[in-house]
Amino acid sequence: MSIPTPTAADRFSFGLWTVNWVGQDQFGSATRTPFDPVDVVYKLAELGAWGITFHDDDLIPFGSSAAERDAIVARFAKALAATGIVCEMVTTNTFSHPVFKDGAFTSNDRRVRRYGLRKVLRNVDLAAELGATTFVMWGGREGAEYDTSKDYKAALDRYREGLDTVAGYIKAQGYGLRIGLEPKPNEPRGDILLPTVGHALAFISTLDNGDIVGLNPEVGHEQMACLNYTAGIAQALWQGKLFHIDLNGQKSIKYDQDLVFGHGDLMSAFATVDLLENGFPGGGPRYDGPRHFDYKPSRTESAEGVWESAKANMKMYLLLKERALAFRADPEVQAALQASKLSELAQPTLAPGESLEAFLADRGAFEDLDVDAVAQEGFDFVRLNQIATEHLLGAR
Ligand code: GLT
Ligand code: MN
Ligand code: MN
Repeated sequence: MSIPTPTAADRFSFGLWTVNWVGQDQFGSATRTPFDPVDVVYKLAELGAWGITFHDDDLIPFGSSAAERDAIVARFAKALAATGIVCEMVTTNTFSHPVFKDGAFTSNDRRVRRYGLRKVLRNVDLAAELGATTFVMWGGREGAEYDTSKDYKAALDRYREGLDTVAGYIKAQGYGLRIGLEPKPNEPRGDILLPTVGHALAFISTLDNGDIVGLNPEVGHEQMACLNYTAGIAQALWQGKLFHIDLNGQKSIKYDQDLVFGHGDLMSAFATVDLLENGFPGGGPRYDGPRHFDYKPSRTESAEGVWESAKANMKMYLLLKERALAFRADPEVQAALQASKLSELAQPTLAPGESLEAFLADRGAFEDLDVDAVAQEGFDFVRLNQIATEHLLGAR
């Protein structure tokens, strides 16, 4: 099996903060120095990526003057134009500066909330200026270590107020942006508000401007909560809310590893790519957004190793895509899917036009059903999954 080469048509994008992570962690200082953002744009283009994303502070150092800011943005925009790299998403850093230690939109300190909201709105303007279509909001500091320290009702009210203000601003300005909320269960806060895809989806339904608010789920964040990423994005897709994705790798419930995509739970990554590339087996809404990587090149890697790890994300995706397409095209898989009754699940439980009275009168559905005989039948799910695994391993 040869290793496919990425092209712009694959729509791979990378956060500027990913390849520019210098390896500083809780226990040790930086092991690398960051690249010039303009060099990152050129390098990504050379590697076959299509897009780039960034936090305001990744590109424009916190505290820059207006003139410095303009010069930095102009230089960056020039690199985008020269390479064709698309700035598809922009996000705001409301977690690094000490002022955000108790969050931005949900800080107990109202001055911090007003400051955070201004920082975000200013960045919405920049996102629109650079032609981004998604504005991600990861509220890593919106949370608490101690339940006694937060009025959760008030915090959710303020979170809603902040998001409705940002979404209302986007609409009022006529910007072509949609907001992608990024759930995470914990880290850096002990507990983070909107910890999972499910919490975020429920929260969005309470917003006045929720029509332009959806999700940017990250593989590792769901897996840190012991949840199934593919099932999570599937529900977001089903609800028309999968606006963006953060692909990476995670090995079980522990700190946020941000490994290369597929270097964590490989079988789960296969299922994710299968859903993204092949859609639901019975049809339905499809994800057509960027394949965005949010990983951290391990602290052990050199500058060259950073680019090898960036390439690894794209290789893993393309290899998994090839395997997922082969899986779906295999006639034996079609037969196995039949045996597993997948298409029957797409059939409504009630017959077309069947009234509740008719259903209650259907003795075949209940009184006369040989429940024990039905219970004896198997679904052959293991065989189906074994074939999938054989495809994943390149054995078919
Ligand atoms: C931060 C976090 C990521 C988010 C980024 C967007 S910042 O690196 O760990 O998961 O996607 O704010
Ligand atoms: Mn992460
Ligand atoms: Mn992320």
